[in-house]
Amino acid sequence: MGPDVVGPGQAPPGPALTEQLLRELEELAVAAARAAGRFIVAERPRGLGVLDTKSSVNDIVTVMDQQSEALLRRHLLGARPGDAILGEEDGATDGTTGITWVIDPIDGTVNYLYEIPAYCVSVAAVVGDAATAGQWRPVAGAICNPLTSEIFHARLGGGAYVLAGGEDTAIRVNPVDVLLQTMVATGFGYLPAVRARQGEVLTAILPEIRDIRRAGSAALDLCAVARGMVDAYYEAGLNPWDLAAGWVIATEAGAVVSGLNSMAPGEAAVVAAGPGIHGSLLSRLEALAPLR
Ligand code: LIP
Repeated sequence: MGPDVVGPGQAPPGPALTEQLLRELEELAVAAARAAGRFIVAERPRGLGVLDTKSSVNDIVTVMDQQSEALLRRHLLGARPGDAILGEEDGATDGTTGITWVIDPIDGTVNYLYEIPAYCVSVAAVVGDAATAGQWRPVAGAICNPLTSEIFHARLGGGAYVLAGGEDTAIRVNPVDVLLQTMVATGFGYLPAVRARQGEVLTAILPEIRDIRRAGSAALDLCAVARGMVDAYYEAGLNPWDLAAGWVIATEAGAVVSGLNSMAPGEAAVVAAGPGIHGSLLSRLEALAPLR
């Protein structure tokens, strides 16, 4: 691992991560994710359509992605005006505190368009350079699934929880240690060539695992690993906003979250699983690389 790459468990330079600061960031992430989650359900216009596309015709944006991001920015900067933000829709805005909010206003946008009940709002506070792979690390985060009224949340060293119906319940990964009995979640990108390669990797690994689940939201997939609803998750081609909050929540639930070849999780690859199975899944994926 090069001297300048931030490995799993290391925090890049930034503010002193006191317990008080981490609690403040976690509580703000929960409140912001809850507000945007309520908004995208309550204010969804009838006949919602595609407003624009990004990397391909299938990489869509709706007006609610933009409005949810605007709401998150107002909420976060209203509470902490000096922080930076990196958002899926409006990009990066600088700050002075060393804390950057990495936000996905609707993760699972295609599900949202089709009204498939698997989308969420993801909000993470990170330290380091969030725009550069391997140079940042989440320190607190929250993921709100507005349809199940669940908010997954965590801060460094504080454990992972799901808040539902006023109850805050600790969550842990599954202790699985046999690949053939491992339920794996994964996802596919928006570019045909990337999907073709991801399909080849899936075909190779499918006979070696219990089964595959494709929910359509990286953030919800990482929460599923954290609460033991699946045993493992891997995907290539993700952006920081797809994985930031899920990374700290899964880690605090006992998962190992990494990239390939000792790299930090990032666009090249994310592999998240309990310590009993992470190594076997990782070495299979490293042997099958590139994953996209
Ligand atoms: C989605 C991810 C999902 C991936 C999709 C897309 P979006 O994010 O959550 O895991 O498979 O290709 O990247 O575009 O809904 O924010």
